[in-house]
Amino acid sequence: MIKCAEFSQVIQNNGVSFFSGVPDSLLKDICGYMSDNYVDNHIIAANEGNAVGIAAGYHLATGGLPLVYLQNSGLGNTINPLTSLMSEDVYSMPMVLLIGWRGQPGVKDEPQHVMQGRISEDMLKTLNIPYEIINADTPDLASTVNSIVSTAKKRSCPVALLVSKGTFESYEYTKSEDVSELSRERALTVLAAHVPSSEGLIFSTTGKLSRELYEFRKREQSDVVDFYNVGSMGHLSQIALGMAKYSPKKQVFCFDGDGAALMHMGGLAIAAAEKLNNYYYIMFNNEAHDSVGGQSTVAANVDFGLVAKGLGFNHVLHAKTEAELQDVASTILDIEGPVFLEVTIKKGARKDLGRPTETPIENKVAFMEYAQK
Ligand SMILES: Cc1ncc(C[n+]2csc(CCOP(=O)(O)OP(=O)(O)O)c2C)c(N)n1
Repeated sequence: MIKCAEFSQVIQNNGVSFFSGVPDSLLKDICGYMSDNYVDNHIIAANEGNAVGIAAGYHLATGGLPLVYLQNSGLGNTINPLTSLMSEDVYSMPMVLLIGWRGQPGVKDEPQHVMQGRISEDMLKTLNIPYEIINADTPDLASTVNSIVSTAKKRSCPVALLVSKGTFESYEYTKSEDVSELSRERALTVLAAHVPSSEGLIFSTTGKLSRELYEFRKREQSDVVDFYNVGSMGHLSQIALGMAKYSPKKQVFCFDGDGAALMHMGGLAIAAAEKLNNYYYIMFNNEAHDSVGGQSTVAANVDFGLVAKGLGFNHVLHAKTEAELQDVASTILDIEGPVFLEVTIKKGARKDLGRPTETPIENKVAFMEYAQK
């Protein structure tokens, strides 16, 4: 295994001087290391395409070599700036991509990672991005990194390191202080219990929130079917919008995270502009990418209530304690949407959290049937 400090040294010896990206479960130790150790030369981006943009700006300002880290799920978000900004056909800028390879062929992974894992190498080839694969047994990390970085410098182009599961040694990241006592699991349980099964529908976000909601239903309300958005991070507000618009008799709830909300926040303006009285957007805000290691988002700096008002939500609500949330939950269905509710929660999840046993297709079929009732 590669020690995070060793990787950091090798990469800096190669002249990498700036870091941006979106945290990833497979890269959580190195992402945590960077968050703890790089302060002035590190920005956690809203999405992976934005990270490429920040890296380009850094290069334009300093001539220096940036590194962008991401899960391969975010490769799609980078394609536009890679092809139309960084490419040798356009501005030709050097950059190192550090990509967590979920769904690597031959390694068992969740359904949402299978296709992206299978096509990751082909995507890099199509994008004309030279790459090296690194794993726990990479014999000579320094020469692997030297050779790929020298290509980035020589051609002035993006290059990539594709990282297999289990490459980095564990690193204990120093998480920010919690600003609430309420757990995500408890908060979503309180709300979900108030959504009537006859006319309410819940869409839940990427990561542990969906797993917690799934377990709650199995435990206490096994006849209720929710839509678990296992992949497609940041797009849930729009999936719920499409549902709400074309199912006017249903009250549609979108259970999102602050990281996912920030990732494609423009969608919330579109959701609010539709003025749907059956649209309820709930943001579970722990100021972190909790599901992949707890690295901070910028949520602590954002007044989401003000933003939501400005975007045109009809009602903007906030709850920080279980008592406040119980109050809101008992009246929310009487409030005309579009509603924006921010629930301030703490980080963390149960260690023994399971995963849905149904496939995504089974979930879709059951959900569509349930939603037609
Ligand atoms: C496009 C994309 N980038 C990154 C990831 C990896 N990822 C999965 S969950 C998650 C964090 C989500 O954070 P947030 O929405 O705040 O919810 P929390 O985990 O804190 O409940 C990340 C970064 C992903 N699945 N897709």
